[in-house]
Amino acid sequence: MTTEIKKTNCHYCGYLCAFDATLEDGRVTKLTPDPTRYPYDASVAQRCVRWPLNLEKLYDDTTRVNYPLRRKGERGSGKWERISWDEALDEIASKLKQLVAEHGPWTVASAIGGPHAVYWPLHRFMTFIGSPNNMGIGPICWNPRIWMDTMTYGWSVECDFRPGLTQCLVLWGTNPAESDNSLFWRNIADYARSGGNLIVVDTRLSMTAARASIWLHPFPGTDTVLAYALARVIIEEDLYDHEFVEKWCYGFDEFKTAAFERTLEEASELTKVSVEDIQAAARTYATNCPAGLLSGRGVDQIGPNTAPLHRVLASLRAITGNIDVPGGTLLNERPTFLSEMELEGSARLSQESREHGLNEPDCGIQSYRGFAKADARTAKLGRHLPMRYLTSPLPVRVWNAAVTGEPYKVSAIIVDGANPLVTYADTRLVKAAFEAMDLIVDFEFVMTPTAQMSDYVLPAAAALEHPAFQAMGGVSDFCYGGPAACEPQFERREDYVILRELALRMGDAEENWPAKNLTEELARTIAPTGMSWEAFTVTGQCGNPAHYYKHEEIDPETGEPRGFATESGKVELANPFLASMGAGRTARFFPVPGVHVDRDEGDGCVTMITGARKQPYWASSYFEVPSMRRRHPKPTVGMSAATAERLGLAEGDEVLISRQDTPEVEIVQYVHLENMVDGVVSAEYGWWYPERRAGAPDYSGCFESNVNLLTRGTVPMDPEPLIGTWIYNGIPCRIRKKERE
Ligand SMILES: Nc1nc2c(c(=O)[nH]1)N[C@H]1C(S)=C(S)[C@@H](COP(=O)(O)OP(=O)(O)OC[C@H]3O[C@@H](n4cnc5c(=O)[nH]c(N)nc54)[C@H](O)[C@@H]3O)O[C@H]1N2
Ligand SMILES: Nc1nc2c(c(=O)[nH]1)N[C@H]1C(S)=C(S)[C@@H](COP(=O)(O)OP(=O)(O)OC[C@H]3O[C@@H](n4cnc5c(=O)[nH]c(N)nc54)[C@H](O)[C@@H]3O)O[C@H]1N2
Ligand code: SF4
Ligand SMILES: [Mo]
Repeated sequence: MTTEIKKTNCHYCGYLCAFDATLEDGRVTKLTPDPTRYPYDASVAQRCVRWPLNLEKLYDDTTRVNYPLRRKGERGSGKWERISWDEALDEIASKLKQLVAEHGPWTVASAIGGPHAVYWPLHRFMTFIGSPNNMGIGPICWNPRIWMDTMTYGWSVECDFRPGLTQCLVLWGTNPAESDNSLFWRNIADYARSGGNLIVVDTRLSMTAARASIWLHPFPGTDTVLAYALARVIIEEDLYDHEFVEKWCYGFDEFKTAAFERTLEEASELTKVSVEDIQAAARTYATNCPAGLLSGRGVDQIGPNTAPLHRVLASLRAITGNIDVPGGTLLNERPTFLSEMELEGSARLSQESREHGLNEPDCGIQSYRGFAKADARTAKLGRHLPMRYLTSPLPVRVWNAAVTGEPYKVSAIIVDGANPLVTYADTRLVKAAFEAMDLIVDFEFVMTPTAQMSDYVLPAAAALEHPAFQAMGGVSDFCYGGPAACEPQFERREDYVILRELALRMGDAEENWPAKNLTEELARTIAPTGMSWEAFTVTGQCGNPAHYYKHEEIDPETGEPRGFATESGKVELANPFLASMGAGRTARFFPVPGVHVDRDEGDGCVTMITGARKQPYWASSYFEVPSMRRRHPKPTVGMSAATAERLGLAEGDEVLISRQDTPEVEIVQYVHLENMVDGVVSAEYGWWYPERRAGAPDYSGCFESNVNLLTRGTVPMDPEPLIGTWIYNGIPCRIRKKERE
């Protein structure tokens, strides 16, 4: 027997922990955490329940998709035939060509999901076809932060939390204790344990908030009001950084006026956070520098208030003098490896295709027109944001185009690393759109409800079978990862390889896909840094060490300080650029009807938030794994004891939840009492039941507990249509006990 040890990475969450794989006669038999490479932490490896999946799933011939499959019979029949790769790729290529010839390239859409797959191959494929419609969940995950930080500072930032240096940390709408099983969270937990100032802003007393020295618990979606209230205290009590504001901030007086629009009492009334707590948090944050401030998914999903909140958070960092200081906020550098723009081949997309993007012309910056203007701005520092994520159309527009044919027919979709039937808003609309399409192709590991509705399901290579690569969205000069431990098993293929072969079959030039597989492609990606792939696999990381105060560096060409890549060269607390894109010069709070105004609090009425992360699942993934289901067998809806009492409910009760505007659509979850704002409930997302019958009409129980039956895309557009974020947090619902039959 030959035994070999190979470096590799886990891929069962976006964190990509480093492991050593033991191979016996070429078969992976053991994994051991690798302390020599980033990212490694003994406690992470010890506590994570997912990494044993690497071995279970690698050789799994029951729950994994292992061969190309073609639908047999009606769509959703649940019947499949195994076909060869050549048959699958030839047929898909010819159908795509036919649909493009009939309706134009924009008829093909794509759908991506959370941060697990490498998505640029799909985007490069879409560029080649000439389709502007790369759909994604970016507008409710990540894009709002990238966009608003860039609009305010000229580029994106990172929370520079450093144990021993950071004096205060604010976590806003993020719960790393459960969502981020990483060293980052372990460091925060240690910091909090040793008495560090930790301010957590969360509607629920999350596991993170439970460690906080100050917990602010806003009513869903009122965060902009709360952030302005903090700014008001900081300015009123003269706790702001005068020097930084005078030298490096534009529009302070306008920002001040906006912050003073409401009294603290009015803010307290709206947010349900006490004046004392607002004051305590503001004082702690402003007087303990350096201070980090990180926001998360909870506040990426508050619809019209998402972009405004992120503008105010960006301003808070600035007025407290925490920009580009060690231990506070790091202003990112552009990548020295190939950028997302280059990898996506975005420049190849024609003007005509861009004009057909479904977000044109009315979606502020999250559109090709908006992107071009924003890009001209960052280009001043030689920087380009990743185009394809930040122009992805609102899913609701893609689904509507499929159903109605307006403004044109979307007839085909390629799904890569996503499960839209469960994770995208408005499940019934997603289903109707799928039903109306002529071609659905899904690259998958398992037969998700989306795969079950597809025409072709192609077996994607997963962890250990392909190299791992995390480039932080391509907006910073840091990437990490490592090699595959073995070749893809069965007939699985890397997403990159599938898309390359499809593109070549459809007539794309080989020079656009110079690498034959993902390993070669990643080697090409990091080559500009001078690092070889072999060297990268030893250290597991690439990029340059962080440096600070970059705005003060003297530009040798002009002899002036470098400043910020904005119109004024300063941090823009009032923003003329956003004003030119249809927003206010300063951020405003937009009350949502039924939530912030005219809220019904009678007869089972509540405000719902969704998707608070929990272990062991990841979005809609791992529900087919028996050990996970035993750990967490039922979907739960959290609420305070007072709310439960008002509703006549108790722990464990089976309940039906509906939207107030569509009472006929109900989902089933189970009551769980937790400490959170009264009148609010927190429903789990991602639920389907893989053990139930596949195919129509129920698609493995996808319409039973799936909370996205109760969410909707953004129609009509937000009052300030900058990104077009929709609402997952803050939905007027009704909840009632399910009567036993
Ligand atoms: N109501 C509500 N809805 C939400 C959210 C919420 O909080 N509330 N959160 C939203 C957010 S932030 C996100 S990111 C999305 C997540 O939504 P999705 O990304 O759609 O959800 P996942 O379950 O992670 O689906 C990923 C699928 O891709 C497959 N997969 C994983 N890696 C790869 C790969 O490398 N290649 C291929 N081909 N397939 C792969 C997995 O088997 C899985 O079925 O959900 C969004 N939806
Ligand atoms: N276990 C697990 N880990 C995951 C994932 C998973 O599905 N499972 N998904 C991954 C993905 S795709 C993402 S994007 C990240 C997300 O990771 P995080 O950004 O940390 O998101 P959450 O852990 O959901 O924490 C968001 C918090 O916001 C709170 N919240 C909800 N509404 C509001 C509001 O209106 N205001 C405020 N202030 N707070 C609110 C919720 O109570 C919740 O505790 O996690 C990743 N990690
Ligand atoms: S934290 Fe994520 S990457 Fe690390 S071992 Fe667990 S599932 Fe794998
Ligand atoms: Mo996400």
